[in-house]
Amino acid sequence: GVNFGNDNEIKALADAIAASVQSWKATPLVPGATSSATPTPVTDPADRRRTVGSWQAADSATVEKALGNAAAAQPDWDRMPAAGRAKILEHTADLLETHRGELIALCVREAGKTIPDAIAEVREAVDFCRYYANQARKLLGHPEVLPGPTGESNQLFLHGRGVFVCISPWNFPLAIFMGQVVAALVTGNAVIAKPAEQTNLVAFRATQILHEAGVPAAVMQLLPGDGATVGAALCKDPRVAGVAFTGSTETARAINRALAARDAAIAVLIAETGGQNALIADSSSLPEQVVKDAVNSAFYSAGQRCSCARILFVQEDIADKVIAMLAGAMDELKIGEPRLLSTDIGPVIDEDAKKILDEHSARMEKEARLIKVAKMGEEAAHGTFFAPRAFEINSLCQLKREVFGPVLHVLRWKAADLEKIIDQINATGYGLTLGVHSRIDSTIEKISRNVKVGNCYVNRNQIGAVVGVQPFGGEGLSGTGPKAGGPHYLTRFVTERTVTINTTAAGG
Ligand code: TXE
Repeated sequence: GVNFGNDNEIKALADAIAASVQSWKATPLVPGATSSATPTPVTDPADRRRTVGSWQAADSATVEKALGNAAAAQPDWDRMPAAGRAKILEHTADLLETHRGELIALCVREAGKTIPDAIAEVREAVDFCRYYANQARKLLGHPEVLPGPTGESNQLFLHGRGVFVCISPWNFPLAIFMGQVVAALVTGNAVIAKPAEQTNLVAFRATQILHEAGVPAAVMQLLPGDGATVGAALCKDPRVAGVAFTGSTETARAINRALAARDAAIAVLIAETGGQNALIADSSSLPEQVVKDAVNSAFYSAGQRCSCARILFVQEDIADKVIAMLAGAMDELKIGEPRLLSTDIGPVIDEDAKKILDEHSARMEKEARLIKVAKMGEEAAHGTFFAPRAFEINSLCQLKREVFGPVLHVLRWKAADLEKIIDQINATGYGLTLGVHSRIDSTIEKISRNVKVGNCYVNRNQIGAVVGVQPFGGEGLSGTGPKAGGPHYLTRFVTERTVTINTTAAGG
């Protein structure tokens, strides 16, 4: 982790964000191309009357130029020793720290992040740079010498695959964007990044910082644009060797289909998608702790993390107590202006997200029992806010699709039903995170060994994936792996080549 200074620095930062009237601009970053598209204004999710800046989409000529540039530039970048690329990415980490004030302000203003969440974004981006730089030195620094018969030398070399497309979501506009891009770059690929429509400004500044650190402009290009046009055009192109994607499961499937339909080499797809995450609390657990962790995981960051707890299974003996305490804890939440340090929860990303949540909530009000809707501050009137809420439901079947916002669904369970719950969770098909609260070792073991998820958290907050500590990612409908921020992530960005030399031959 990185230290971002003391409370005074954070207070000064909050004041600076409030006073800031800077208008940012994002355009495609493609050498030799200028897009003719009309810029789209960006407004602040916390107050739609506030303009943050504008972004310009890549037109089709710019997309074509970017693909040509990347294919031409990649071999030289791949030939550079891994240590050289690692150094550039470590310099990127330093520059991210230097520019942290601006990046934090951008995450707050463009994505509606609270200040602590925005600080965490920069930290995670910095960690990704340093961790992958280190991993690349270990993995690609020297060819691996393999055993073989006398008179023969065998070596295994790792190379970048070629042109890698990185398609990122809006919910971690800096951290996920940088995680994908840095992994692809440090392993010797040329990157074309297509960030989420909602957060082009953060991606634009991050790309400028990568260039400032020494990544050549043709090796790291940025293509703002719609998924359905720019994203789809990239995934159709035969020059693309791989795609790193984070977003919805449906989009991952669409990308997979597009890649498979090409008359070209088979491309790799690294997909990190959604979740339908459960938290199981048994009657031996501590209600205070369960409620604290459930509130934190389900509602903070406006529930817009793929790791968030969405379903709380609470054993019947403590259910009334936990539900009452949950309602009480929800009264304490401060929802509103993310620029204020006193705010716990900011807006959701946009009108579309709010509409989906409103519709889900309306259906739940009919089909389930409302436990609580948190109160919102008056300043929420002009933003895309959605108040955190909790429902008691009877069956997991009531949740049709991934709910991506601050909604928690509570279910009571009986001791005899533990296996059924485990089966139900596995039957969702998702496999991202799981929370367990229990003081019985055998219960913890039974749950954590039988629920198929990528990340399981026991008796603690069910979020938080520290780079190198909790490598993050799921299975099934939640993604392909390997885990981001883990020791195997870089392995899917490379291709392996062996060279066998007959050392007894003349001159050998
Ligand atoms: O995701 P999309 P959206 C889930 C969450 C959310 C839902 C929709 O449930 O409500 O997805 O969010 C690009 N070819 N998560 O619409 O559409 C798109 O431009 C190529 C979970 O934002 O998957 C963006 O850059 N690219 C999640 C990226 O894909 C395409 C985080 C993600 O957009 C494309 C975000 C196409 N055909 C949403 N269509 C998580 N796992 O954390 C879209 N894109």
